[in-house]
Amino acid sequence: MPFSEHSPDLLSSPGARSLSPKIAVLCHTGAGGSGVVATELGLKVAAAGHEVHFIGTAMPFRLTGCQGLRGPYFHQVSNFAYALFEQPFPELSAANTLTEVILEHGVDLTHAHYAIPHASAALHARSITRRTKVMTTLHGTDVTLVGTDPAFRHTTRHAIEQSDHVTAVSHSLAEETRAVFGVERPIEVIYNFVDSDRFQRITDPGVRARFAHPEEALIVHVSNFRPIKRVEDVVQIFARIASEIPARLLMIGDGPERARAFELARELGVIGRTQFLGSFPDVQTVLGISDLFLLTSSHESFGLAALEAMSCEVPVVATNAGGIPEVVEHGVNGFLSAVGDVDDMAHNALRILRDQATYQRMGQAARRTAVDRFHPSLIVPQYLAAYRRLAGED
Ligand code: GMT
Repeated sequence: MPFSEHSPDLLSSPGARSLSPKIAVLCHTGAGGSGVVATELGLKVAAAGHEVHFIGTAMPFRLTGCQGLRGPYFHQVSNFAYALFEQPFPELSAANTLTEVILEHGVDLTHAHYAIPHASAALHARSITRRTKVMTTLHGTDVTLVGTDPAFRHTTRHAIEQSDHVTAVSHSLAEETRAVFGVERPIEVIYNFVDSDRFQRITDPGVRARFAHPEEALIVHVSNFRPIKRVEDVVQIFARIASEIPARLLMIGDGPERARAFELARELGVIGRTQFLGSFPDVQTVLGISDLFLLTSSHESFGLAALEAMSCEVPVVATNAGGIPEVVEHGVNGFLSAVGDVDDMAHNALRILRDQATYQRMGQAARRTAVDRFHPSLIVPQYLAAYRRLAGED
């Protein structure tokens, strides 16, 4: 609901004054990682006392049920369907709604997650209002996939060059951005984070019993089922595991490759041991009971879903693509293989699942990695410092 529909007195009353700067957050609102990071960060920033306004085409996936009277606020991008327009103009609509929010609420800083259309829309609103600073966080496919397509190459480069500050979620992504666009401007690396209080092991056997028998290994994959995720490799690996030990596979998320993965599970005779659960926000309930996370992507700037699993003491078997090695340490909290090497990934999965000592050592190391390197208390202050620098307060 747009803030203007609340009483403005709520914010102008002395007891409700927020810390400066006030921040607008532009993000994709579905189950994808960039929207999840934007939401989790916006919630932490609001909890730290800043006034936060989310702007999106729909309520962000993980924001549902997390708003209070003092925010964070959500403003739906307004649209105007006109017969002459063959397609909607998401960038212009977002820029227009953002402009309204900036002017109405005195927003000092816009944090755009994902270059297209959000950084572009934020730059547009900045030139209309001449007041908000723009910080852009690059998440991965905005550079590696969308940005490299000729259809968006110039606009993506422009958005990166013209933002007041740019961050990337891994060193790998920062380097790739420089290589792809030849940009020389500084790109600050701020890793993603996981709330390790929320994402932790669930020991209640009753929860696990809903998905697997005690003697079965429970393997999980979470993604948006895009071609880049190579979800068929997940099924191939699982079929190899299930031919050796009792096991079940949970596939969480949805997307264009879901039907092929389903079909392959049927062809390989493991459909009876595989559940496709679709998307849901409280993924921690399933990660918290799982034994192994599979991430088979051909490109992955960070791998937030893997980090959330690690926080739940779940070791990861993954490809060595992009920024994954910055999160998953081979032989310590999981294993890494070449993209497409399903035999090696199945072999590594069995090394973990067949040996209780290895499983426990890697699970505990995974949790330690999440807590020691990716805890919100380490990462969120880096964003807050960048906000303050941009707002000229440091
Ligand atoms: O993985 C996706 O396709 C979703 C995508 C997104 O932008 O929503 O995720 C990207 O951002 C996440 C959060 O920073 C990262 O953890 C993912 O690794 C990254 N995905 C890719 O690079 C493919």
